[in-house]
Amino acid sequence: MVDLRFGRRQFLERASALGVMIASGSFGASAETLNLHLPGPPSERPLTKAFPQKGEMILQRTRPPLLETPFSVFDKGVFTPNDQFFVRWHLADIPESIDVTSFRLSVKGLVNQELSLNLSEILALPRFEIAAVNQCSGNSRGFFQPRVPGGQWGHGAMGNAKWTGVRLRDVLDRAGVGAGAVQVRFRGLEEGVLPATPDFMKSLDIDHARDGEVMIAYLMNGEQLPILNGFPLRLIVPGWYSTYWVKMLSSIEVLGEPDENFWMKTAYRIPDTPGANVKPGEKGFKTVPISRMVPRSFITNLSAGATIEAGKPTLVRGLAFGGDSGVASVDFSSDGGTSWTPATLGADEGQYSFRLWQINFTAAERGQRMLMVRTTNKAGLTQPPLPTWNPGGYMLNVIESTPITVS
Ligand SMILES: Nc1nc2c(c(=O)[nH]1)N[C@H]1C(S)=C(S)[C@@H](COP(=O)(O)O)O[C@H]1N2
Ligand SMILES: [Mo]
Repeated sequence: MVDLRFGRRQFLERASALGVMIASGSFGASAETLNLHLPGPPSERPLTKAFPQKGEMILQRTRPPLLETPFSVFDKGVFTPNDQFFVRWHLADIPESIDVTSFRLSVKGLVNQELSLNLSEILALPRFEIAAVNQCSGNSRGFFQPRVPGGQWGHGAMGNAKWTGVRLRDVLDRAGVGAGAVQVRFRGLEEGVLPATPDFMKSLDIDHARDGEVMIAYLMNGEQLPILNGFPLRLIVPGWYSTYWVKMLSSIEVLGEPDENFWMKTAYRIPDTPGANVKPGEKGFKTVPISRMVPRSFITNLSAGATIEAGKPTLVRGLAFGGDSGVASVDFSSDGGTSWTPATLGADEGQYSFRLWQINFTAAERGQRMLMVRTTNKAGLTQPPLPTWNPGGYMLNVIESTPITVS
């Protein structure tokens, strides 16, 4: 049995530590830095251990917090530890404390009966669990060439967790979705500092919201969510970019019209083209809200510039994910993409999870080598050999290349 630890005192203690830090701006980045190997400067980022419930993180921005997972964490296992899971908030006024006894999740709008559920009522609903990758739409944006505005993330604005909670469908069914429902809108507890800042709200089509996989999580890898990852409740939208995974979820509103709020109509839109790809500078293309993720894969145990021994087998390993469908295969190349060999896949944790892969590779001759890894998902979608580009810096999934030396 997992310990839910919705203990009021313990939580308020942690939250008030966050409040003090937000107020003073004293997040104390350490002197240590990490190089993200971005194409343009600055490529170095400070590391920090100063955020509540977080271990060592890359400090991208202090307020609102933008914390990236150091890439070495991904080599440690298929699930990303909560204390090194990335963090991204749009608005700076994040609650400093959440009183778990008075917290309520409201279900309103086009429903037969409005609900105001406390945490015990949510915990009493049938339990649902799924492993799923949470990836920011702008993960890897720092690699875009030409550069685009926005958080200059390396590859660490992603993470994989086992999420436990309740199906959104079960909550909606309790309220009873009214005839004419089109979308469901989600909002969290935080606010903008300026009253004019539009509240962060995202919406899903009603059928998607009721698909039995979209869920409200109260546990992440078997523990309560860290406050910065959305304690006490967050939405999980398996296979979709995490802009929809609303944290500190406090309101669910069934809409009879498509949501036209800023975060749907203006922000997080991609070109309506294959791979969301346009030419830099191109104008006048149609856009659609970002949605499903695309396949990606990475080598996690060798980084650019690594040296391996000639004539000796080297284990190369990493992770892959299929986006909105499972990983069908992972292929490895040690000659810059001329020839490809299937890698061995690790345990299947479900179609939305990271999947580990590995391969033994022996380089006969000394010299420079370009290692590459490519995944194909079960829908037949594979990673492109050339980077895609769009002005939002979204959805990068080019085949990654790792130059190494054989000596
Ligand atoms: N309430 C709330 N939920 C949110 C956001 C936010 O700003 N506020 N940002 C979204 C975006 S864009 C991302 S990338 C993910 C980040 O999730 P994480 O901080 O748990 O890694 O949260 C999503 N959910
Ligand atoms: Mo994001």
